Amino acid sequence: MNEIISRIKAKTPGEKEFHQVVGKVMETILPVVENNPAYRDASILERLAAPDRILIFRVSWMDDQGKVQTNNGFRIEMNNALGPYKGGLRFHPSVTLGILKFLSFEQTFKNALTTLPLGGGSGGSDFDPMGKSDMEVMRFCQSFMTELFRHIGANTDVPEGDIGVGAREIGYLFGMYRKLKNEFTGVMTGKGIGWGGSLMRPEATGYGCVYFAAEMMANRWNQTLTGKNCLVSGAGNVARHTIEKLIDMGATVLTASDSSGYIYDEEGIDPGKLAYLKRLKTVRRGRISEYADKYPAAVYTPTDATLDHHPLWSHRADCAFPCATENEINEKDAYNLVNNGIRVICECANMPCTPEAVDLFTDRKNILYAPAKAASAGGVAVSGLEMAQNNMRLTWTREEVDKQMKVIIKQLHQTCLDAAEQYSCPGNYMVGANIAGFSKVVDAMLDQGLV
Ligand code: NDP
Ligand code: 2IT
Repeated sequence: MNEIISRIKAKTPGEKEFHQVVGKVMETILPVVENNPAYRDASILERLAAPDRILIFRVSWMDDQGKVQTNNGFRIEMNNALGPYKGGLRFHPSVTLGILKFLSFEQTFKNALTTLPLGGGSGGSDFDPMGKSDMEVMRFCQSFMTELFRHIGANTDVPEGDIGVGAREIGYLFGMYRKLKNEFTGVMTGKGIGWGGSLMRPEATGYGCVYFAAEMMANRWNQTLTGKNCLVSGAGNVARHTIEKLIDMGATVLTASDSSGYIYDEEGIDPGKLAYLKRLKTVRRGRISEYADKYPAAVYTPTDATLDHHPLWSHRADCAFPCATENEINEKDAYNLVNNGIRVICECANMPCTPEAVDLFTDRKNILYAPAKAASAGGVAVSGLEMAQNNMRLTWTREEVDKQMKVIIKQLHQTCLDAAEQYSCPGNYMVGANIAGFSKVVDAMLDQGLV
């Protein structure tokens, strides 16, 4: 296994987030590979770690001053053994090939866990939507799609949003696709509710995370989220809907953040404050500091890049829901959380905990740790339900979609527990999710021959 990991790293120099995720996944699936000589004979690990296809393209667009700007565009078509490539588009200045390869690798297993017919992919650009006008964002999205449109399709590759790509961006991207192809298909998910989108898709990732946390607590401890104090990071789509569902379930949410800083609201974020946060982030596209200007009970702390930890994770709480970005909880943060009595860590962002932090959580029997590929699967599950509705050319009610998502999350939770138990790691959701997702994908690859 170590030799294989070394070879993969040598072939992909500089892709550190990809190396991180490959190392962690491979470490946990070792017993499965040892049990299955067919996997070794078919070099399944090397094949899994190499994307089917990587598209890299130039995106030139004109800013409001009439100056031409150029960004990188990417789409990684990782694995389609289970269905069309499926996964997000991220627009953020930090986007590199290594980040997108980590995302598409994770996405492949996450999508497998949903049980829906979805392959894995991901893409995006180093374009930064922050501070851009709507017209600049539209021109960028249109230029991005003038290349991407030839590679995607409702049965080929179906993108969705991720960091920096929300309803506005999906609208501009879909509009350009429709014009270029002269067809209206379910080529993207996360579409507007009035033009092919699914009810509940905006809420799905955040709600799904909270459903997963509630399922873990009920199943393992016979407890609920009612009355629990929760730390949430981020203030984007996933964070806001995580907060919404936590409030709905009777929990108290003490924090929210963006890249500039975080707020600690000792009175808890209530529905009125959440509505303000939503307007702040989606209509005014403002900063989280404004929350503390409006609500004096909240304390704002700006981000200090010189610190070796993030102070948001130093507050006493029962549950933590990291909803911002990768590696936002490091080893020191993990220690701070554990020392302050944390009992549940539910990953809503992709890979928000460093490997050292994960080890610290999974080593402790009194902590429930839910890895992103299980806990954040509600979003892509409802994307799969959006594709199903588009194919049937009809729309399900909000209640119907919510019900189906809950069934998927409940099954997924049990699948993780069963796989962990089978491989002698009872209660370890990370091991269970990696093994169950991996087995489903590689068995399909083996059934389908060497292609
Ligand atoms: P949004 O763009 O809506 O929100 C992202 C939030 O995270 C913002 O508050 C942003 O702050 C903050 N953030 C982003 N990058 C950084 C950074 N480098 N440091 C600190 N804060 C940062 O994205 P989403 O809510 O959609 O996505 C959040 C996470 O959830 C990501 O990891 C994504 O991959 C994952 N995810 C998303 C799904 C979806 O359906 N959208 C599904 C499953 C997982 P700022 O505005 O200052 O940049
Ligand atoms: O990380 C993720 O699961 C997403 N960004 C959503 C992917 C999707 O296709 O719904």
